Amino acid sequence: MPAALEELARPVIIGRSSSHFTRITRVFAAEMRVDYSFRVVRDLMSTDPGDYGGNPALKIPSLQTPRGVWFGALNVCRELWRQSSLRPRVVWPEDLDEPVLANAQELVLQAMATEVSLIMGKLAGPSDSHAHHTKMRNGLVNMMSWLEENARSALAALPPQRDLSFLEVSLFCLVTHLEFRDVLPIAPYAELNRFSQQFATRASISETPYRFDT
Ligand SMILES: N[C@@H](CCC(=O)N[C@@H](CS)C(=O)NCC(=O)O)C(=O)O
Repeated sequence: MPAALEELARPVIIGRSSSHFTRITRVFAAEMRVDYSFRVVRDLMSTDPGDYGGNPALKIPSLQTPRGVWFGALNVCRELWRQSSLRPRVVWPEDLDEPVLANAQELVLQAMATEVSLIMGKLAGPSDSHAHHTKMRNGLVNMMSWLEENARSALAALPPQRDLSFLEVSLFCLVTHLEFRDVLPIAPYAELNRFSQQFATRASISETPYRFDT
């Protein structure tokens, strides 16, 4: 295939290198050995869906493919898995059939969403009410405490014969992002730190560091 056509056939991840939801998809792409191009969304305050790959929610990440655009981290990861010739054994959110596992996934995604609200609230200026801000921070701290208490049993309950799980990738991206964006000190969360240090030994993690796109 000519180089130009090959370039067109490569999926495009639309996101930012500083975004935790985007990093989930880049870790998946690396684990699935799927080659992709990366398109940076320069202005997260843009109200043009076109800047987000057509996502009407004005959110990243999206994945552009010849079949169409996929909105949101989970959809993107599933499509990367379908495009992978390796097809590793992935544990997806719907496979988490014990309360501690399903709740861990729920709280990881909710904590990520709360973090987005706190960061975007800061960017937007002082309009967000103080009471709402305080509630969001309390919720985030509560969720992190729950995750600290339950991470060990949740991770131990994952199917041992897996290659990867959406839960671990998202948990890793959450914990490390809290520190990267200075949202919450993570030093007090010994169990979550232990998990992150261990998970960080994967090549897919060193290939996808958080950084601010210039
Ligand atoms: N449901 C989406 C949420 C994605 C999301 O919140 N992304 C953040 C960046 S990490 C974003 O687009 N922030 C811009 C905004 O909220 O305006 C997903 O699962 O991917």
